[in-house]
Amino acid sequence: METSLLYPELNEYRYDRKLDGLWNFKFDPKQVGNQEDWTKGFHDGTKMPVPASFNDFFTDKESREYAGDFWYSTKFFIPSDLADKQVGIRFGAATHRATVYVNGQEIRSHEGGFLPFTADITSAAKFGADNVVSIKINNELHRDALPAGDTITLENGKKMVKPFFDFYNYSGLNRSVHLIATPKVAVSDYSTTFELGNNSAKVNYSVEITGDADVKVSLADEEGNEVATATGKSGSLEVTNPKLWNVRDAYLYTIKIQLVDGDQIVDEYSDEIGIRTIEIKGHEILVNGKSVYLKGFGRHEDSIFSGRAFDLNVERKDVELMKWTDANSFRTSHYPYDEEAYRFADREGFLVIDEVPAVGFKMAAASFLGGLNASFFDGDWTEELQKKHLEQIHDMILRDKNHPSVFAWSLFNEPDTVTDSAVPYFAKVFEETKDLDPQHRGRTFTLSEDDTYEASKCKQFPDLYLLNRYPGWYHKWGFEISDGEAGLRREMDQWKNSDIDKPLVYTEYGADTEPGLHKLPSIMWSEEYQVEVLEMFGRVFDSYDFIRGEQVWNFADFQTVEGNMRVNGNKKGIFTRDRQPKAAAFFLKKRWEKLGD
Ligand code: GCB
Repeated sequence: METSLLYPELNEYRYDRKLDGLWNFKFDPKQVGNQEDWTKGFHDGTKMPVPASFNDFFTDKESREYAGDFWYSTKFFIPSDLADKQVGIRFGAATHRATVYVNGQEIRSHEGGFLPFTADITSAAKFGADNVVSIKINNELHRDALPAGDTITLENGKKMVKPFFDFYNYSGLNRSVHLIATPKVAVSDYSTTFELGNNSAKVNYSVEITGDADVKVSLADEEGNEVATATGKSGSLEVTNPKLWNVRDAYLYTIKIQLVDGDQIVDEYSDEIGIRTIEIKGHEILVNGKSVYLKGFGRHEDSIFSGRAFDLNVERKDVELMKWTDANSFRTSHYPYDEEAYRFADREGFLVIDEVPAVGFKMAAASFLGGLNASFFDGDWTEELQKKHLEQIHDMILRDKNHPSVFAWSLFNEPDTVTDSAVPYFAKVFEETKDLDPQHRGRTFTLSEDDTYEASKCKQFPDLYLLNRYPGWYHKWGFEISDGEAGLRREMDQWKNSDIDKPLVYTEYGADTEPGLHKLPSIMWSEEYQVEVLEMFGRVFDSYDFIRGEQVWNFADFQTVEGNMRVNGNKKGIFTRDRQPKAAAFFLKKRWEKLGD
């Protein structure tokens, strides 16, 4: 069950109960937890909500900035009727590495703070009784881990993280924890691909099973009418007059997979899927054969009080605001989001660029912190980093491949692509991930300002180009913005005159803006200036056919490390951190409504 990343489900054969709530919590700066049997649970900690990042609940800075080991523990009951099943605890996310103990027994470890993992606790479980789970988590940043950074020790002995990235290292159990149980013979994974015909569609499926059983698959429409059935571990469901999943006009079918032993059903798993095709053809992005221009945002899972915790209420509001601006897409910058975000996107018809937390892979990003110009990819950390990077791409694709909303995989954010040692690193990442997605959606990464058409040595790898550009903010700012526009056009002319025939999407551009700061004529940080920067980019986007989308940075203001470039976080939000519009929101809404579909 530990290799399955299927979303938990409760039905006649499967069990799912959230263990969210107040858990016991303790910092472990001296790493005494194991010796002192915190593995068996503890009661002398503070109470900590799950899911949440611990940081912003504290009023003292040492706690908020804590780096190192910390523990959570809680008691939970396992019903006796689960005794014949495989029982697990599924953590939606633990930042960044964790070891799970149940009733004092070590179950498993996991690294990667933005993807789920299940601890199979069957051998440690007490059925019909209370059990105790403890989890030791470590939130340090290292160069051989994702997202990349350093952890330093201050002269006073306290540890501190130094991210090579621009978002706060919010830590803890940021997503829900589920107690799950599955039958011994169970569906562990499934995937689909689609072929569209005239008034018909083929849903090709394949099912992975632990153990052995016959497989029955059916598809039902939104009214619950069965529209197709098939048998076998792989096969095709033929749908006549299919209602396709379209951008901002979603239709979801329910696929039901049953495992059968003789005439007994032994497991069942259902999921919502959308019938649609995605293709990249020349410089067009095609959904069901129709060209789409992306309008939307780079986002963060970030909100007041609980940091990077997934909060369905915040997601609900964000979706509403994205729809209000007439957006049709977003990027899960800079890590895979909670599954609920994709389920919501599936339902609302948003296209999602799904990003792995490969961020900070550049010495210049470390120079935010100190100015190094070497390659990131020939350090003594590279081999270990690549191993973890590949594992996390694997898990992201495994987890998210069945979402109709996911239309591309972003395998890095702003890595070094200009040094020679970047090339073998990229070659291996692209080679080893090429068959992970049965739908073969585009794989890509964002290119920073250093990675121009001329300078980048990794242009051969992506299926579509994602560009992050900041004239008007990090260079050619203020009254010099006209030179910024001229420079941007020169760069776009180079792409245009090249032989590259792939779409290019702007995945970042924008300006930090203090909400409520007005100035006529504009000045940097004012709401007027943010609009001027977006107007400038809009003019450039409208001048080039091969630019097939714009995702502004960022949807909302978000928390970052302290620094002389940040005033209580990154303020490039189109909305404030509490989700109120800046003037730019009205500008984008007007522009995107005018651009249409
Ligand atoms: C970038 C990064 C993003 C930052 C942004 C900025 O290029 O990809 O994480 O937040 O710039 O505002 O500096």
